[in-house]
Amino acid sequence: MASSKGLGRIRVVDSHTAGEPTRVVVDGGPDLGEGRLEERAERFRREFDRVRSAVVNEPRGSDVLVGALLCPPTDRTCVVGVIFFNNVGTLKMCGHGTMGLVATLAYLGRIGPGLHRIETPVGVVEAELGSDGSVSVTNVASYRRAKGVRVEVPGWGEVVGDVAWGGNWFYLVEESRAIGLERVEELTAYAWAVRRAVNESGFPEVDHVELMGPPGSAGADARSFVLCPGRAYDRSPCGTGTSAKLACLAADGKLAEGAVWVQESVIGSRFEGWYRWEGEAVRPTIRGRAYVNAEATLILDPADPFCWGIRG
Ligand code: PYC
Repeated sequence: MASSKGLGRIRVVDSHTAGEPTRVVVDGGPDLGEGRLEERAERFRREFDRVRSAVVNEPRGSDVLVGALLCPPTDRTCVVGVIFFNNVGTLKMCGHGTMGLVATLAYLGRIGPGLHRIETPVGVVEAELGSDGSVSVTNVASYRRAKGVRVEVPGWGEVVGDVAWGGNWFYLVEESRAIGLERVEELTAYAWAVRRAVNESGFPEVDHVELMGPPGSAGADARSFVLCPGRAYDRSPCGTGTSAKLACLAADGKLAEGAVWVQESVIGSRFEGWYRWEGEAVRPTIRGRAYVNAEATLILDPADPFCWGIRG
């Protein structure tokens, strides 16, 4: 990572998926050694947290940015291993980030259209790159853990929602009012308060809150607002969040196996999703598209007081 002048250099490729950015570290990232990806993610958290912050936080990045560190896979059927991270830590999985990663690998000429297996700390996902540039991610098995969980949210009243796993943990709440950018401040404050209340009522694992409202345009089934662990909202419909939603719809018998669900994000971008049953869980597939929009070398100058990012 460090050059002869003492400067660190990290090469990245940036993309966005339905408006949500991903920064893939393609060279110069930390060597996490051998072992299961879960263990390497733990090493990244323990020993290289400042590298995480340097890559995604201001002044080089922003709270919205999701980073992706490429790692050699332990499963040789996988094209790559990946550890996703954001402004406050690592993510277990990331749907929009997987689409960004696939678009990046294609941009670099490392993969072409077809099916690619990708190892994440929570299991192998499959991504199919279409000749039209779309990416269909078949995610880890997803399921609802608890239905109709009631929490008292100080200042907001009682809220009822479901707790579900879609590669990250979600608390999903039905909203009757329209979800849109004009309400982002209010939705952020509300979802943050909901998350705290849910965490305190026996679900400390929940790190994303997903508010589901009526669709904003023809052809969509619902519009979501997803608040991520670092208090940034997802500009995309959230791949793991859409997976959690599909698990709830399947459990309620509201969406048939193989039927397509169109989920809009708060900015109006879309993912399509469908599922197949796998025992008690579902295996969701989420389709979207990512666009590469920058290539850069990050310079880490030890003399820079904010070399490792501005950390909250
Ligand atoms: O697409 O799964 C997703 C995601 C998680 C956090 C931000 N995006």
